[in-house]
Amino acid sequence: MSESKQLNECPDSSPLLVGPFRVEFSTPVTLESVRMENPHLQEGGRYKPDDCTALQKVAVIIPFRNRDEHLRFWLHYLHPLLQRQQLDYGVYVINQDGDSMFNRAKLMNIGYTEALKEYDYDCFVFSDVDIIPMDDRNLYRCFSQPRHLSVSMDKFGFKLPYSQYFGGVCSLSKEQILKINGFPNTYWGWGGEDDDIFERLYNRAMFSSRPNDIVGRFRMIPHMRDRNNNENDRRFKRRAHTRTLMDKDGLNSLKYKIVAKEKHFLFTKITVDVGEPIKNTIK
Ligand SMILES: [Mn+2]
Repeated sequence: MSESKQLNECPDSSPLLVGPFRVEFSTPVTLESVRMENPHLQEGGRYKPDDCTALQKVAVIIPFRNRDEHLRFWLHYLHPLLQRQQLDYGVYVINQDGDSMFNRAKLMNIGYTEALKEYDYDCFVFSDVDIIPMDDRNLYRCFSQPRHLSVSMDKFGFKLPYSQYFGGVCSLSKEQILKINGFPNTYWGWGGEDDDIFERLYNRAMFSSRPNDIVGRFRMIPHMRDRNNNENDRRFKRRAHTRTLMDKDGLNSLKYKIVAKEKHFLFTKITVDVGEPIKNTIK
């Protein structure tokens, strides 16, 4: 297609959507099979529709460590879905190097920062690697309010576990992220960072928009708790300080080192050194 040709904007509701679809994890998939299924992708897991101009430029950020099998399922289900949603998108796997405690929210900050160095993204979807949507009407894009997408997970009996829940999959525009200084860098191990983000939104007079619990259905790939992702038992104390700490703990205090950046056909993988928790910063 010639570059000079003016494309129309894609419609608000894509004609390619199929609604609910089957999600199962019993048949393993390979990167090669996913690649064959997605011939229109560009290096690094990039795509844009060739017959219309996408409404949003979306970076999908996946905090990651040692979950290659889950990532293959994620790519198998999500690449076709994101293309049916007619998005201009890229997939960024942010891989925490080493064995220190996992730091999901810091990896989200890094994904936001690194994706913006590559392209003028205006929307960021943050997804756990093991959470797969069951309905493509659940749009992986941004809304006038930050959005929580994974509202109805099989793991929780297809209900929200609690009303402020913001974990799993969420989307925020660039402006919405900047308003809350990104995400906390100081939650090491499992839990609490998602509640901190919800609290940040509340403190900036934003709320979480959500799809309904039919469109918002997800399956989680069953697994054991990872090594070095122990429950963060300081999370409740830490969160009581969100209101005062959010202005100094976030994008403006983000420090990390890039260890490797690899362009796979299906995703861009950025391996990062996020450092180690500082002991007893908050008592
Ligand atoms: Mn999980």
